[in-house]
Amino acid sequence: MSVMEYTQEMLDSVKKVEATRKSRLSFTPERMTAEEKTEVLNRFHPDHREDEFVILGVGPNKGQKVPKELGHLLQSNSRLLESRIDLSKIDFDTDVLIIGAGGAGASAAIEAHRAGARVIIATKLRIGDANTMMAEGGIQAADKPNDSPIQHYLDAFGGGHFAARPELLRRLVMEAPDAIKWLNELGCLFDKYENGDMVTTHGGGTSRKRMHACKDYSGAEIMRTIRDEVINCQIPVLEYTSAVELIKDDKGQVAGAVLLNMETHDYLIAKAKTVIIATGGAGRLHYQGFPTSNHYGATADGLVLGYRVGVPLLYPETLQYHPTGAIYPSQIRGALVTEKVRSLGAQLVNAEGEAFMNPLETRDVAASAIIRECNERHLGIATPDGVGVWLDSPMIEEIHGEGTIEKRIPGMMKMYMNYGIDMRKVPICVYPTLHYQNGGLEINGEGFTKTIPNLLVAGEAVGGIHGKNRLMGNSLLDVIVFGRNAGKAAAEKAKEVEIGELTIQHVKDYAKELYKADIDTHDVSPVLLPKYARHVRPTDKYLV
Ligand code: MEZ
Repeated sequence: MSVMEYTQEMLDSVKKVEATRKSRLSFTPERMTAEEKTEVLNRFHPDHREDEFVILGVGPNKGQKVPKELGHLLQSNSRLLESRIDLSKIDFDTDVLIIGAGGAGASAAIEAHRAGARVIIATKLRIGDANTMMAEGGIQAADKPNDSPIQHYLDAFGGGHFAARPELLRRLVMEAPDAIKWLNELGCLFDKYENGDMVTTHGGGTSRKRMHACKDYSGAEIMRTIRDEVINCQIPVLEYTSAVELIKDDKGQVAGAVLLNMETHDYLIAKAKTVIIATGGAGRLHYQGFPTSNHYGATADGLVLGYRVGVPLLYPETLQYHPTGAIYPSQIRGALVTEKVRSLGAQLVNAEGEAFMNPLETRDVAASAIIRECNERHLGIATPDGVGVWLDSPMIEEIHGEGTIEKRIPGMMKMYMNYGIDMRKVPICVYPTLHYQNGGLEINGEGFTKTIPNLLVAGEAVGGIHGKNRLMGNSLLDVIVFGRNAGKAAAEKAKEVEIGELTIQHVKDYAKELYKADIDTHDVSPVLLPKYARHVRPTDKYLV
């Protein structure tokens, strides 16, 4: 494909964008007022489409609404209901079992290992196959003289609609500078000036430049760094081994997990004094049919495991649709176009060449404004793969000089160049993509669930750190901060835990609850891999 394959209609619209670019360089639309934001969110944000949600009939959040696709999984059967599991045959016995090997799982493992605990990581794909790897634009931390964690707190608290749990958000911002230091000392290649100071930029909703980045592959570089450290520490990692159910003991504590070897299809018993759920997000459930920027394994497994054992969910009804997912060409539909493109000055522009919003609105507001531009104002750009708006990337070179795109966002440039689109010269077409699960399992400030002793959660599977909308760069931060803390806390706790008799009685109890609520399901959860996985993996035995 070359840019000549932008349709004639698209090319005509590009001309309009070019015609207004000069005047737009000295004009940025005002940020919306609070009333304007509320209106656009209520009318256009996908979280407000009532018919896309169901009310849960069982479990700790009974009576509350969740997205249909998640509700289905939470109200499906355990795959162990029909299986004979011998809990006396222990395959692994450890102090800390970590489920998931993304940023949170790996950080937790490093700290638990350093604290002297025996640690095992179980992950359904490979270490680092996670949303952490896919994050691009950066990681926030208030470590510059004109900034402070308090300022960071205020930005994130407002951006999350004042719904973040203060004890969690406080930890996030207070421990952010140390998280950057930790990563830097581990060898993470942050962008720096010649004098060694870190380069920082704005993100949507930030009042200070506090986004630290490794060009536009920050998550990949962070994941590389901590994955290497896990390997250096010789922490055992069970790859292609998913957790399908938590195990409790007769005292009601968590006591391990039933694992599934995804190659041999054998069940394995991992007994553990403490368990950390670090399974990440849910983009591959494709809520409301949206494409996603998430990695292949993001199927809400941890939420299912935690919920079935009795851990409440916080804000499961709030999802983040990243405003700028690629909409064209189809090969990259849903792929992330980092917010850094907007941080560097690219405006969101409609088919007529008008900048219709400030590029640094928070994500929920920006996504809603794009949907309004396309669906109500009918000023979107029709592409062969769907309607979108322009992200006027050539503005970046006009503002910061030639070569900036290649230097600061080389990954983006390469992604589009693969399809003959030179984003230095022509705008790119974007539409919201399913990016992040704001809600998740409820924890206390130490990372422990409030209902199941010795069970911790870290990373995207946690609810409440960001409230009902997350700011850019606070997720890479939370996987490090809450991952590290969970690892330390789990190792410490394991010193005093005495495990009783193992049981998975909760699986049967949950099935009874479903029956009593008249919920007739023939499906099983967690699903482990997305539905379309059957086309690319030889076995579909475990797919729903
Ligand atoms: O925090 C994120 O989600 C992130 C850094 C995404 C991006 O736009 O690059």
